[in-house]
Amino acid sequence: MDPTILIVDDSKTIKKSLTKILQKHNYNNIYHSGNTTGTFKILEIHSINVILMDVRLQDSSGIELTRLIRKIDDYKNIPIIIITSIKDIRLIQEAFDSGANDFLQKPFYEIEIIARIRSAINLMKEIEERSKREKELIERERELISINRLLEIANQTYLRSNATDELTQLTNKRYFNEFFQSEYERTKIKKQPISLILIDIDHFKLYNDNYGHQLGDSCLHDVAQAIEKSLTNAKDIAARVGGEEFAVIAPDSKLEQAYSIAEKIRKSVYDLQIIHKASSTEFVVTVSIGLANSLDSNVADHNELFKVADIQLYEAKNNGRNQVQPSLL
Ligand code: GH3
Ligand code: MG
Ligand code: MG
Repeated sequence: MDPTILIVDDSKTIKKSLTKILQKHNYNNIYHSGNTTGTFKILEIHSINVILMDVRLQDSSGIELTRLIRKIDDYKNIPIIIITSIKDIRLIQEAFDSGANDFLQKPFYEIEIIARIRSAINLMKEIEERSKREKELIERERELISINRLLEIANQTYLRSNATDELTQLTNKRYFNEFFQSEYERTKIKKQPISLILIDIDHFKLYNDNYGHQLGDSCLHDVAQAIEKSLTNAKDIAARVGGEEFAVIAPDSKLEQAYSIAEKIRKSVYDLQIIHKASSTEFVVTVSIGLANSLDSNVADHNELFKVADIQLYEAKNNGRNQVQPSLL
């Protein structure tokens, strides 16, 4: 688009001669104003690329008017060339202080004003392009930040939902296996103990048969929460490893410590006092617990440690349920 030029000058002769010069050089979008109000009206309606500003105006001075224009954000970057016949170095200083970009002394050569206008237009284009690019960059950065945030949230939610058993809100079997193996290997290298506690609800099939699947689910949920609440060490992790089977991994715990965690779990499940009339063990829901510790068992890997704990769980069942095996009492 052709550049638009605003001539602010109250002398008709000057306006005419400037217009003639500009048109000769193919600048045809020219507006005129002789005062402050007129100038702002034009700026409001038209997008102006260069202002040629006289110093003496009807109601103000070109310097004062430049100052006012610069105060408005939208007009901050419009190049203003002050043109005057006054020969006073202080005036030139004032003109630049007010925010003018250039200063032209009258009388001037035609070539001089055209060259100044051309470079002012180029400068404005550059400034506008740069600020557009900056805006785009900021916008892009903002977009990236919010996309990253969304991805992070989605990732966390995904990881959490992938690792959590929906019914009990404990860690699920898949994540348990990964965690158990890595903790087993870590503690083995460090020559530290690791304990595994396996918990199985007693006569749970009968519970389901008597009270229905829904109450069965609610019982599983409550037992799981009782297990979770029994853990005080932040490193210990409770998981659901089967239908009505749970496990606790207690890294850095010896058999005695694991036993006391297991006892706490057994008691807290019993204390829930979930009525289970069909149980031949107690009239409430109970659990049997098997224990194994890496330092006490001669095992090759985490799978073997799991088997040892499972054998102990079987022992607990055989010995009458609602108990922890091996019993350290
Ligand atoms: P034991 O004392 O020997 O452990 O007997 P049990 O009845 O608890 O053991 P069994 O393995 O015979 O039965 C487990 C039952 O757990 C069978 C199944 O219906 C129930 N069960 C497994 N998963 C779920 C579940 O997600 N929800 C409900 N409500 N029941 C489940
Ligand atoms: Mg079972
Ligand atoms: Mg059971």
